[in-house]
Amino acid sequence: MTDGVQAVTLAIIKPDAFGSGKAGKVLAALEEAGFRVRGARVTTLTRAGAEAFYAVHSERPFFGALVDFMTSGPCMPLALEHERAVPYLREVIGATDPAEADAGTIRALYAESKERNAIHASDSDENARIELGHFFSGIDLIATGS
Ligand code: 3AN
Repeated sequence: MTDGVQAVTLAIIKPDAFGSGKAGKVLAALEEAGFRVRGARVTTLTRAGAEAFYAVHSERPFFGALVDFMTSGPCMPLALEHERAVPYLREVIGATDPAEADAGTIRALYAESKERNAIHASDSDENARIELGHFFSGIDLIATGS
């Protein structure tokens, strides 16, 4: 990409990585990969909040366990900017199951299991817009310029 147009996506450093003190390492890996941090929070999801966030998975057998895990402790939502924010972040975090994640990806480095997998990333521009809205309002996102 050479046009300089920036996009923003949502990442969440999940309760496993945050609770074991890996948030700094994950954030460093994201910055080293070229993302600019435009928003950051530390929060503990409510059950209703987690259920709403993961509503697309509500019929999946792991939904209850996923909500239990995501509400089990603090997490760190991040608004991350890059020219190819959504697809590039998916590349940088690696496959859902860390056993299948490419070497050097955040999940290969820091995830414990398919469920406790260190980090969430939006999977489309539309979902990024919706998911950013769960945690940030436009006024919270700092402008970084280009
Ligand atoms: P990703 O996080 O890579 O986008 P999704 O959207 O398929 O993966 O799943 C959302 C979250 O649900 C995952 N991050 C993971 O925590 C959990 N999850 C997905 N599949 C499973 C599974 N088979 N067993 C337990 N948890 C799962």
